[in-house]
Amino acid sequence: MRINIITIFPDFFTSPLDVSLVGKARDSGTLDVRLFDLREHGRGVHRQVDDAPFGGGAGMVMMVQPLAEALEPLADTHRVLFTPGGTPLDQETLDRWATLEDLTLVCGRYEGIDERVAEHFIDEEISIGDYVLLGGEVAALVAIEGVTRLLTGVVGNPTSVETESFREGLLEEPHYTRPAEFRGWGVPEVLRSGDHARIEAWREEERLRRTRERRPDLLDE
Ligand code: J9Q
Repeated sequence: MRINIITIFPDFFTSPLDVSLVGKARDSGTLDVRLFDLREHGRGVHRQVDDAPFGGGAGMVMMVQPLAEALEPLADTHRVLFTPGGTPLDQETLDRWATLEDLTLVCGRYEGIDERVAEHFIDEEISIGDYVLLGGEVAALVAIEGVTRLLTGVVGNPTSVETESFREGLLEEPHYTRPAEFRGWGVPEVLRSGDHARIEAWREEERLRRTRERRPDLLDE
């Protein structure tokens, strides 16, 4: 799979793309990431990519021309713009993106981009949550990590891809490993009982308890 990134901060991506399973996926050729510096399409000696908004107001707006020039050669890819006004990112969206040959991620900036970019050069506008960032770069990294773990051969144990949070519509139960006691804090007795039926019943109850407490929106209760 190829992922193209359009950004004014290509350096932002260096370390995150070099390490962990994303770095391994790139080394093995499973994932090909291409960074495009939007400033190469900027206007004038300052390579300007933003300008004051028509109608007035605070902040700057990303200009249509640099983004049009950057996106025109990528017209045959699936083009995603990260913006706080987009559709919320979810696992279904990542699953869909992981089936694509060529995905393009456009990192906007908070004040916004000229609407003509979204109208003519973007397939999908996506938000990663209801909070304010400085730009779409972190959102693009979220997408890359979420997609990469779905690519064939990236995650060793294929069942872990299927059984994680959100796959069953519930949060995960708490996990423990050795030692059985640390600073007087023990591990739930049931997990050391060897009774697999009891253990599975406990885990299911904990998944429900946790989901009810933290994410009632995931339950139809
Ligand atoms: C580009 N706040 O916020 C939440 N999801 C995406 C964003 C975002 C932002 C600013 C710029 C994306």
